[in-house]
Amino acid sequence: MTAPGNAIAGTVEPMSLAVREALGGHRGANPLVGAVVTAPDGTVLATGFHRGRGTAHAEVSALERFAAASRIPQAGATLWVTLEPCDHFGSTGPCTEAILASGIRRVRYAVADPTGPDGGGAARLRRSGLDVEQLAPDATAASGADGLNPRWVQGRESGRPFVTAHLAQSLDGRVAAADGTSQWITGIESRRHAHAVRSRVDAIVVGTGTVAADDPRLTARNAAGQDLPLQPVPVVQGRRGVPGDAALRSGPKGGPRDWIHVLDHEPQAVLDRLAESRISWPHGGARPGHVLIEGGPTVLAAWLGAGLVDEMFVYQAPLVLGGGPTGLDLPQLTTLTQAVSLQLDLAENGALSRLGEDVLLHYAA
Ligand code: AOF
Ligand code: ZN
Repeated sequence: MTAPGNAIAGTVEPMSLAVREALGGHRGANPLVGAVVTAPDGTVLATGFHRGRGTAHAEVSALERFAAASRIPQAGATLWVTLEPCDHFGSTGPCTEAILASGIRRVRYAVADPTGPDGGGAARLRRSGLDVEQLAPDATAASGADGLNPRWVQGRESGRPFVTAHLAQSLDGRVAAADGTSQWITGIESRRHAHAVRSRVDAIVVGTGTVAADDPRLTARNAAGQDLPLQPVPVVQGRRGVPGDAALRSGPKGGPRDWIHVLDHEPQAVLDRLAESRISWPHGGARPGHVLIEGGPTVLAAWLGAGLVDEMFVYQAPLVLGGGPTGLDLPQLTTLTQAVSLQLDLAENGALSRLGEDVLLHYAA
């Protein structure tokens, strides 16, 4: 008979591997999810992870690789998933059907799907006769699965979109020189990364000050400067006006574009307005699932100060600008114990990577 300690270790090991797989994806409107298929003796037969919104779910990716590679009878294998398999038609088909079609009869998952009663697929799989169990809380904690998506789960429960923030700054934390010049502080690789992030969000928020100072287009472009297929909706936050010829008003090929002006500087007012607005969001859905905060300093500070930033990318250029504004302005914080603290985020390419001459820091709130 297996000792209880071994029973836990036997579940933690494959689930920890699934957690490491999950970290290959990027954060956003969808959770980080990893999956592993093992043989009865524990040998790993296939792994998979979810890259991000609109792409194959982790289970589906692992099952595809399992089908392609494995010679063992499917019925003897176990599927390990960091999140309860879904049972809904979203941007991809239900994973419950993919699992039933795979012939695998044993499923272990760590975190229950917070999407609601119709979201989780464990009950459906059990009704079809599969052996499905959620890991015990201590095994889930030991595997790290419950640490993968805390902010995503929170967002799901409160019905708000996932919020990413961008900050492109000099070594001395400035976003422009003293005379206001700011193009370009970061290099081409950083800007390319920033544009890829723009194309995975539904909306980009900037303040009226940024519109006045930089007149940004707020489109997502490739290295050749062409518009990417999915374009975010520009959202301007603040009480000042937006000039009739502002660049953000025009879309691809100069045509008119949907954009939103929220005459308020409270982040919550922006979220409320986005939830009500009947715009057609680039990634579908009645509400935006992912919002990007691009600045400037007061807007970014307001979102960060309100605890609404889920992750932040800091593009750090090797320049010392000497004077000029900083990218984050929180003068209400006056002592160390009030500091807003973030953690390095291990998702995607890791917490720290090199982009040309710049350094990219990825933080999770
Ligand atoms: C993922 N990746 O690997 C799993 C998810 O918009 P969809 O159709 O991609 O569905 C997203 C939902 O699917 C998500 O909210 C979660 O409830 C469930 N599981 N999602 O993005 C995955 N397994
Ligand atoms: Zn799924």
